[in-house]
Amino acid sequence: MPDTIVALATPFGISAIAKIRVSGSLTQTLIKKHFNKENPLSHFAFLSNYISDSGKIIDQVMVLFFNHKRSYTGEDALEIDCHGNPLIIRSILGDLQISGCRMAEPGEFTKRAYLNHKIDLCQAEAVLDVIHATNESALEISQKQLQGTLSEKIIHFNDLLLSLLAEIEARIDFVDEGLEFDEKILAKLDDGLKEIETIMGSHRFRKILLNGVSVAIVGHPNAGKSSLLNALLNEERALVSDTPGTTRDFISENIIIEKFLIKIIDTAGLRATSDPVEVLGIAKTIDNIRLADLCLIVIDQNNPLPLESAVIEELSSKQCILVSNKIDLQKKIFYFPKELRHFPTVSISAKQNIGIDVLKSTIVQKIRKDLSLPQDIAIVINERHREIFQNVRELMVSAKNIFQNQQSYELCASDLRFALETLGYITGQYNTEDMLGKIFSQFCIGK
Ligand SMILES: Nc1nc2c(ncn2[C@@H]2O[C@H](COP(=O)(O)OP(=O)(O)OP(=O)(O)O)[C@@H](O)[C@H]2O)c(=O)[nH]1
Ligand SMILES: [Mg+2]
Repeated sequence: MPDTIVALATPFGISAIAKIRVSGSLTQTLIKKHFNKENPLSHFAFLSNYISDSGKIIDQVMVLFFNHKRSYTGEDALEIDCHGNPLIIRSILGDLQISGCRMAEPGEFTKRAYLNHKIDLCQAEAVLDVIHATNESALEISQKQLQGTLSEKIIHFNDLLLSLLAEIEARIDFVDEGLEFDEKILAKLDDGLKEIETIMGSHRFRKILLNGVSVAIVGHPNAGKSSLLNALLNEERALVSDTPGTTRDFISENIIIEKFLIKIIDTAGLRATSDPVEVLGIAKTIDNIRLADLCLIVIDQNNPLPLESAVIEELSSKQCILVSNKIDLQKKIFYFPKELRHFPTVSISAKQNIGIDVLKSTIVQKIRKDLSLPQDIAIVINERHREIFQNVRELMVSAKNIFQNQQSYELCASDLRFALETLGYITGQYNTEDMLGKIFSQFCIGK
C-alpha cells in the first residue's frame, strides 16, 4: 500500500490561510488522532483544534475530508486550512510526519490521481499547464485539455487505428478467399494521416501561447518608436525625446492584445553612426529583427529617411507591418522602400494616440493569418506528444506503403499494432518510470 503523503499546497510564507494536503490510507486515522473525529463526512468541512502528537493544540483549523471514491488522488484525502504563519505550518507538517506521513514529492498528488485512473496522463500534463498559464488563451486551452479534449481526440484516433487493424487482420485470416487491394482501407489510412497532421500542427501554437509572440519596433531615429511602445502600453515606459538616438539599448515589455501575450521590443534607431554606443545598440536591433516573430517598421511620414539596404533585406524576409507615424502633422512625403510595400500599412499618431487600436487589431490579424491560428483552438500538444505522434505517423506511412504494394498483410498489421501501442504512451495507457519522472518533476510540491 502506498504511504500517506503530506505537503503544503499554498506558497510558504505569511498569508491569511495556508492549506496543507494529505493523501493516503492513514487519512482517517489522522482525523481521529488530531481532530478527535470518527467517520467524517466526505466533502463536509468542520472546524476543529489541531491536536499534536504530544497533545498540544497547534492551531484552530478547518478540516475537509475526501473519501477515496470522490477525491482528487483516488485515495482518502484531507485538507487542513490553518492560519498562514510559517511557525504553525512547520509544526503541523512536522507533526503529521511524526504520525506516519511522508513529505510529498513534486506532483505526487497528481501522479497518484493518474495511477488511480482519476485522470489520464495528458490531463495530468494539462493540470501543469493550467497552473503555469500566463495569459487567458493558454489558460482556456489547458482547461479544455484538463476536461479531456485531447484525450477524446486520442480515443477517436485509437478507434480508427483499431478498425484499420481489424480489416487488415481479416485479410490475413482469409487471404485464400482472395481479398484484394481495397480503396476504402487506403482512404481510411489517408484520413488517419491527415488527422495526425492537424494534431501535430497544433504544436506550433504552444510556443505562442506559452511564450507569447515577439514584436520588434524598428525604424529610424526619431521616427517615434519609443512613443509607439508607450502608446501600446498606455504608460510612459520609454524615454521619448526629439534628439535622434535616444534609445540606445532595447526595452522589452509584455502586453495582452485580444488574449494574446505579446512581447513588445523597442529598439535603437537604425542609421549610419560613428558613436560606439549607438553602433552596439544598432547591432542589437538587427539581432532583435532576426529573433522577432513580427516587426513594426515605423517611419516619420513627414521625414521618411531611407533605410540601409542590408536592413531592408533583413526585414523583407520577415513578417512586418508598416507603421506610418505622426499623421497629426501635415503630411509631406510618404515613402516605404518598394521591397517592403507588400506588407500591410497602418497610419498612426503615437503622440496623439490615433490609430493605435487599428494597429493592435492588425497585429492580431497578422499573427492569426501567418501562423494559421484558428479562431477557436481546441487542442495544443506539447513536445512529448509531438514526438509520440511523429512515431505513430512514421508507422502509419510504413503501413500504407506495405498495403499499397500488397507486400504482406502481417507486416502491415504489425506496424498498425505498434502504432496503437505507441499512441497509448500519450494518455499513459503505457508508461515508463523515466517518462513519469520527467512529467511529474515539473510540478510544484503539493499539486
Ligand atoms: N507630432 C508628433 N510627434 C511625435 C509623434 N510620435 C513621436 N513624436 C515625437 O518624435 C520625437 C521622437 O520620438 P521618439 O519616440 O523618442 O522616437 P524614437 O523612434 O524612439 O527615436 P530614437 O529612440 O532616437 O530612435 C519626440 O519628440 C516625440 O514626441 C507623433 O505621432 N506626432
Ligand atoms: Mg526611442
